[in-house]
Amino acid sequence: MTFTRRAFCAGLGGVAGLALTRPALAAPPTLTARKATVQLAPEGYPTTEVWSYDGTLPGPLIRVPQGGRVTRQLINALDVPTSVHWHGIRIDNAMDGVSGLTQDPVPPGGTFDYDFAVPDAGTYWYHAHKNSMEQVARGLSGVLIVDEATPPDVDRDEILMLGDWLLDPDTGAFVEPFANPMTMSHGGRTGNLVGVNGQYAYGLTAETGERLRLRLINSANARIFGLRLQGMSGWTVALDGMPLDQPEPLTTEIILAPAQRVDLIVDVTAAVDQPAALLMAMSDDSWQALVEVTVTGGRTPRADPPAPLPANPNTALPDLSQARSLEIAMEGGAMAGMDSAVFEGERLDFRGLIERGQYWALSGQSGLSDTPFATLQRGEPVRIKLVNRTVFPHAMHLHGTHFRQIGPDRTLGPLRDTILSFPDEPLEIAFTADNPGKWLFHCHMLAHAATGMTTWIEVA
Ligand SMILES: [Cu+2]
Repeated sequence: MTFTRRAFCAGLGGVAGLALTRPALAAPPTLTARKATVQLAPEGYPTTEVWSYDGTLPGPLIRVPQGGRVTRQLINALDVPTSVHWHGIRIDNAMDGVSGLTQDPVPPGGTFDYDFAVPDAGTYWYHAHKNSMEQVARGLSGVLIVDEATPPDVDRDEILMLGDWLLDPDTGAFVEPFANPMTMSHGGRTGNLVGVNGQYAYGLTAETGERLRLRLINSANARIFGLRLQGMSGWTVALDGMPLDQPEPLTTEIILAPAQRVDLIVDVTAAVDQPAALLMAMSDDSWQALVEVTVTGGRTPRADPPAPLPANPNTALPDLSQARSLEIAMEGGAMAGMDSAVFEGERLDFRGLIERGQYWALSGQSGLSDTPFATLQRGEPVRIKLVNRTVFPHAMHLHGTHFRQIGPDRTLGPLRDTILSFPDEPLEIAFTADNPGKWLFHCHMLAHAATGMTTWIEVA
């Protein structure tokens, strides 16, 4: 028996016809890492050749509904290997994008298919995770927003990705080398130009009485931002993507360490032509407008404070009574140093470490070891004391899961994925190890991470 083409189509009904046009057959959306030229410095200064995603800085905004999937084929059009980390996402380990731990780096001309679910709504970002000290500094980062099914009652949602760049003002080029012993052994690479959303002078317009959601993301390599509002007042509603149980009125300076995010809901209180801005603290204790807000008109402000953002799933508190206790000590750097640490299986004194380009260690181990710092059973609660024996602050970031700081009286703070640790101020974090895989724990001052302050834990 033979089939005519007509019979074949008829026999399969409409399904065959659908199959021929299924969107799944289409190529996945791409994200291309490539060089581009942009105007980073103020107008009148030269342009800058950056490493970008899709030619823009920041890279393209990726925005998906909560519970949806992010699907991007990374195309590496750079001359060096790279990979993409999706910062703060409670992600499938194989998609975490850490070159040398969760995947091989993508060689020049190569591709990698990222495809993962996003269980938690919030403000996230993505960035290179291969030689990130240089690749992020050259521009390889972008914003990832996971939208709540029911967004908060605001008039507008504004993304403010804070960053800084270290440029030669005469040429517009990045100052090299990126691996500079002075910055690596001190506070990290700090830019001489601060900007928002890839622009030196980023501004907003708003009306008196308008209620805005401001999503602040610190994409800088090492800079800790001190921030304050002018002509606006409001609440913190989320940290590192995760909603607070209750909006917290903004009464003090906001400290935003590298990689941290904060979501604010603010009301514009300035009258027309009155100053309004997001201010940043300068080193001389003065304040300067980082984002100027031009106030144009007026409307009746809302009377009520904002409702909390809807809670994400999986916010159960870790059971401290059952938790295993670990301690991670931050060591090394200028002015503190350390006696010795193990690097690539060999114990070296501080001089020997410096000769190998290592300035930092976590509990006596400099850089990644073959075996994890700890192996946790799936579902096991854990508490980790972080002891800073250096003279510098460090923004410590855990991949794959958020944690909570244990406060006085064993209270548990809000969920975070990056926490700022100050010298001689030990702090303790806790979480339940419920995401299996190999997870990096490292300083997000990227020069520190590159020169020793990186370890990993395994959740079996
Ligand atoms: Cu650090």
